[in-house]
This record gives sequence, C-alpha cells and structure tokens, in this order.
Amino acid sequence: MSKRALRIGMIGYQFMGKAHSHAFRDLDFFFDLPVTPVLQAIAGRNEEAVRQAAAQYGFASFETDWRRLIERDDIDVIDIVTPNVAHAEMAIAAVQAGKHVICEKPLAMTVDEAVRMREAAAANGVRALVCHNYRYAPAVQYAKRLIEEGRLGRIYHIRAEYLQDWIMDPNFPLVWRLRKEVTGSGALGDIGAHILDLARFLVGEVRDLAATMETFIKERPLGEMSGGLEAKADHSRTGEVDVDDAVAFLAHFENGALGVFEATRFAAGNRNGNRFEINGERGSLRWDLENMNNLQVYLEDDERGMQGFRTINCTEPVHPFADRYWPAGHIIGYEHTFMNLFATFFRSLEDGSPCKPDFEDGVRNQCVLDAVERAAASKQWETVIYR
Ligand code: SOE
Repeated sequence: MSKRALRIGMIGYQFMGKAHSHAFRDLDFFFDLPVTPVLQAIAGRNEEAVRQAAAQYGFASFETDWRRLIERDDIDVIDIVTPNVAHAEMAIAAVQAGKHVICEKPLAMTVDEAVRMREAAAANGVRALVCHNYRYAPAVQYAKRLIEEGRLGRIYHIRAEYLQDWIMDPNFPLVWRLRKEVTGSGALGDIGAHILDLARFLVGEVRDLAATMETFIKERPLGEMSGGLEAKADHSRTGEVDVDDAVAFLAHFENGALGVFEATRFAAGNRNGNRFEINGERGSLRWDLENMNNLQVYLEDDERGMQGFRTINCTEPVHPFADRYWPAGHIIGYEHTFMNLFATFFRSLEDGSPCKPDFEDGVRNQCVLDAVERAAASKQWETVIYR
C-alpha cells in the first residue's frame, strides 16, 4: 500500500532551501516513515530564480507570491527558509491556514514576534518546528543520552563556540545577514543561536548572563548573496553595518552550571567551527561539527593511568539515527542532521510524538538572544525574561 503524501511548500530557495530540499528528497530512501514527503511547490519573488530552483531541487511547481503558496489546498507543510524579517508574518499566515510549519533559525526578529508565532501555532492546533539541525547530529544526540543517563553527573561547565570567517574580507558586501532590519542581529542570531540551542538541549535553561558584542568592519559595499556563503558586491555604493560581527557571553544556568559562549564570523581559518565541551563531576564531553561523527568522552571512573579522552565514532547501530544510514564506520555529514530532524518531525505529525526544537524552544532561544543584547548594551548582568 502506498504511503500518504506529505506535501511540502517551501518559501525561499537559497542555501537553506537547498539543504532542506535535499533532506526531503532523501528521507524516503533512508527512513521508514509513515508518510512520503513530496516537493509540491516552492515560492520566491524572482520568477526566473524560483523556476530554476524548482527544477534543480525537484519541486513540481512554483509561485512568485508566498501568500498564494499558503492558500493552496494541496500543501500540508510550509517550510520557511527566507531572511529572518519574513519569518513571523509567513509562519503566522501558514498556521492560520492550518499548515504545519518548519522555520529556519533564529525563529524571529524579536521576542514579541516569536511569542506571537508560538501562540498562533498553538491556537491553530498545528505543529511548528524551528530548524536547529545540529542537535540532530548522532554524536550530539548520543551526548544527550550520556548526560541523561548521569554518566557525567552534575554538569559544571559548558563552553561553546561557533567560529566562522566568511565575512572577514572588508570588501564582502552588506548582504541581508549584516542588516539589522532584515536579520535582527548578526553573529548572535545567525550562529550564536545554534550553540545556545545545543546548550539548552544538553545542559538546560539559562538564568542570567553578561555579554559583549563587537562590529569590526563598520562600512561595506552593498551587495547580495549569490549562493552558499558567496556574495556579489556593488563597489559603487556602501552602507553601514548595524549588527554584531562577534559576540561573547558568560551565563549561569538554572541548574547551577556555568556557560562560556563565543560566536564570530571573524575567526580566520574557521570555516564552520561549531564546538562545545561539557564538564561534569564524573566526566567530560567534546564535540566539533567539522569532525561531527566523533564524540570525545572522558570518564573519571576509568582506571588511573588509562584515563583520557576517548573518541567514540558515533556510527554504530547503537548510536542515535546511525542505523538509518551505513554500516559502522561509514560516516555521515552535515546534510544528515537535517534529515534526522525532519524525519523526527514528520513522524511526530503522524503519531503525535514530541518533536523538538519547536516554537516554544524558538521563543526561549529568542529570550536569551534578547538578554544578550540587553547585557551588551547595559554592561551589566541581565536576567533572561522567559515569556
Ligand atoms: C551562515 O553563518 C550559516 O549558513 C548559518 O546561517 C547557518 O545557520 C549555519 O548552520 C551555517 O552557517
């Protein structure tokens, strides 16, 4: 018997559009899901570009008006991969039309927007996912399991960093990710939000924090993204950078743990350095996205003389999601984090099982981002105000 189709309508088509489309296309191959994702339609304002994206990614049709996509009765899930400024309006319209929603991170521009999104989803009885894909790396899921089993005991520290270098060149243009009115914040919301999600997933909720933010290059030529993390500049005109290039913050967690966070797009040589170390009373864990199949584990209980970090290659059938792919030792990559997340979400739509991170997580994440901005401005410790 053929499975029910889960018809996807995507809004936007750049880097994340490609990553999500790829994941949807491969899900049926690797996962035994109760539904079959179908790439039904994609929306974008530029007709030629959206037509091309539809053809490349495999969507059956396209729209040049996202409202039209949301109105269509042959769509079950709306996937929002647009710049941040559009998330709230699109997500609220989608849930009001009875569609489930997947939304890229950070969930919104402000806490107010995020709260309205969460409430609209709840009021319309649909499911809403925020796309923090890294918590779905098998090694990160395994880290979570070890922590929940108490292998580390009480958690004392997390130090997490997300280091990139793709905007270091002063001639790199003022793309949307560098314009406050379109993106909300800079490194903070773009990549800081990811390590915060990992910290919330693995350690718990942040209570209060102290922060500082820096903008190193204050003026840039105008320009737009041209694919991946590449951009085209118009050197005849320049504009002011009004978001952070880098952010650092110290945090207390509600459970007493201490966090040290750094997010920057000015760390030369770090193309996508998303890393954390967690220290507990009985051991430590280390993870690095650029070596994402491995989890480094240190356990205090190991025999003296034999202690040290061991490398667990999280590709054994016992590791979360690993049995979906290849035999042990045959590694997976970045794209599989999206597949694991979407597989969990789509299954949850059918059987009602929980799927995190949802819009509640998006709101909580946004509340911490807000506290970081407040603390950087006030130069004081700020309490996170959860709503
Ligand atoms: C650019 O910094 C970016 O594409 C982020 O927007 C993504 O969320 C991150 O996963 C990779 O880097």
